[in-house]
Amino acid sequence: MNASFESSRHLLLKTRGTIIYFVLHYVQIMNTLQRFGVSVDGDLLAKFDEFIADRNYKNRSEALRDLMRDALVKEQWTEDEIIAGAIAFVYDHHKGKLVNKLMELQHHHHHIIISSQHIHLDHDNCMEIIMAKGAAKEIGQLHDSIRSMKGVKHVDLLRSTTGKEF
Ligand code: NI
Repeated sequence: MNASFESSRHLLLKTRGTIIYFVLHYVQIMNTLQRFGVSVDGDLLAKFDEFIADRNYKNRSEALRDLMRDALVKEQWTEDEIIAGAIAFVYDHHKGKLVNKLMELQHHHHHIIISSQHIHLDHDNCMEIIMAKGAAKEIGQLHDSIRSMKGVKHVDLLRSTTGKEF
């Protein structure tokens, strides 16, 4: 083996070692509990403490963590990331061809629908809950399509996360 091959091989191994070191170091930081100080106006803090007490938080840290996750989940939806969500809707199954249209729509989006549940609320009204995982934009489109259908009385979209990121 010639010398230049040996030295480039050595350099490659060294570079690889450095990259692995930084990745491991980064993972270590990410998994460690970090503390940080927050400067905040007294009135705002008093209102926040009242807010978290009403919601049975034991301390500010847990409340802050939830607010941070809420903000990050919101961003996942606006950035069209892979998310998880649920669409719940109520409709009268006697209305026109609504049942068929809803069925067709769900087949069209079959790749993002994980499961669905149908509940007969009374003689006329049905409730359906669709659980979906996929691109935020497509789940939003499915939600809009259901909402605009004649005979659908109420629709709500629960915007959650796959939980992988945080
Ligand atoms: Ni029904």
